[in-house]
Amino acid sequence: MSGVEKPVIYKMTQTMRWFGPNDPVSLPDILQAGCSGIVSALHHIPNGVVWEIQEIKKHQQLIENAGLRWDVVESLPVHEAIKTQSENFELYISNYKKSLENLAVCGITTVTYNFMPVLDWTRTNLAFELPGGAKALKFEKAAVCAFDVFILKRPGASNSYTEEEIAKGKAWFENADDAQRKLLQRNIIAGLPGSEESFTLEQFQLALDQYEGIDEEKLIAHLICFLSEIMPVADACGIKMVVHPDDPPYAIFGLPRVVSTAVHLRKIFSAVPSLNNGLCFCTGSFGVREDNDLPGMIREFAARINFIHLRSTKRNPDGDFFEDNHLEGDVDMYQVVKEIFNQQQQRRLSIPVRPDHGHQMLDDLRKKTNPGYSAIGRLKGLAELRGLEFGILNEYLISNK
Ligand code: DNO
Repeated sequence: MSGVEKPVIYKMTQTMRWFGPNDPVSLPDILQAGCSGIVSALHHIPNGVVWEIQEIKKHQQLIENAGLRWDVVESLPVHEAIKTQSENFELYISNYKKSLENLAVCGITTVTYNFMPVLDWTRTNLAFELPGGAKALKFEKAAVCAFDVFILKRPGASNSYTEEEIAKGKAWFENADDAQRKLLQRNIIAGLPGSEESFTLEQFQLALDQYEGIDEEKLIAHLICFLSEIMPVADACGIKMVVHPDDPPYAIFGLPRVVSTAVHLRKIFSAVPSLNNGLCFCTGSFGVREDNDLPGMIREFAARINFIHLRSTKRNPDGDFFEDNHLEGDVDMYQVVKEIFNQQQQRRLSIPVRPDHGHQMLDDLRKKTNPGYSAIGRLKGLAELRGLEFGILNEYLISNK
């Protein structure tokens, strides 16, 4: 016996999101991709209703029968009434606590949520063609303005845009035919995969109206109130809460955003210091802003990062962006993965990571897929990220010899 212990190396826990039995990407597909973990939710339970132990176990059993583990909940949705602090919000908070306790009983202890008003993630084009014909998701500001000012006709909408932006929005609207306008509307408000809500035009305006008088300061106060309520329960049952950043990370449709920057995160974490008050570090969301220093944010908030989404976007000077290849675009994925690798060694744990989104490509172009969540594009993203981690790990081993 040599007596020299080999250092334990902590690698990312590879996971993929699974939308449940109707997901065209099956659990065995995910196992074949090399994952050990699943990120999932009880999508059939209406927002605000308690997740009962029996329902959680049923879903968990499906995952375990396939040889996988349900590592992360994404998402346990936060009801709109909690975000606006309107009627019955205390009841929704108490239901939320009960769901957390029930998840803990089943041994599922990482829970993702977001605090984006009305809409979850937003894109304007779900089939932006890349050279070669693969398709990516895109967010175009002129299209958002066209929808807001000329289709929805939100009262006061023009105050949210500069004159130049309105001119571009008008041009978008005038150049589009009826079918293109309808498609834009559907892309924005009918709900992307995993979204908690889906709206008609009238419902959408009504939902926006609930935020009258709620600015950034008020919304962050509501988030802090929610966290002050639920964190003692999370602490007691060993749940790590991880907030998903705003996507995109700035105000849209006149709605405030409170999880877009390091400044926001400092406020949220200093108000509710429990380390279980944590973060889902989504590089695709934070990375849309040039002023977000991703490796710096990973270092600063390392103790609270308990779930990671890896993808990259490419922005243009207008603020539009599309989802680029995982190792290209504006995110410095080498620095990001290196930082994550280092933090895992320091914390002596593996963090669940999923390749966030992927292009619709190859055979998937002929299939009906969930936008962003096709099998081949995500498999490609995961394989590249795994390779990057492998290189970083070997670099580390060589320099620590
Ligand atoms: C989009 C996802 C989001 C995310 C939620 C978390 O692809 O990253 O829908 O799941 O915002 O609450």
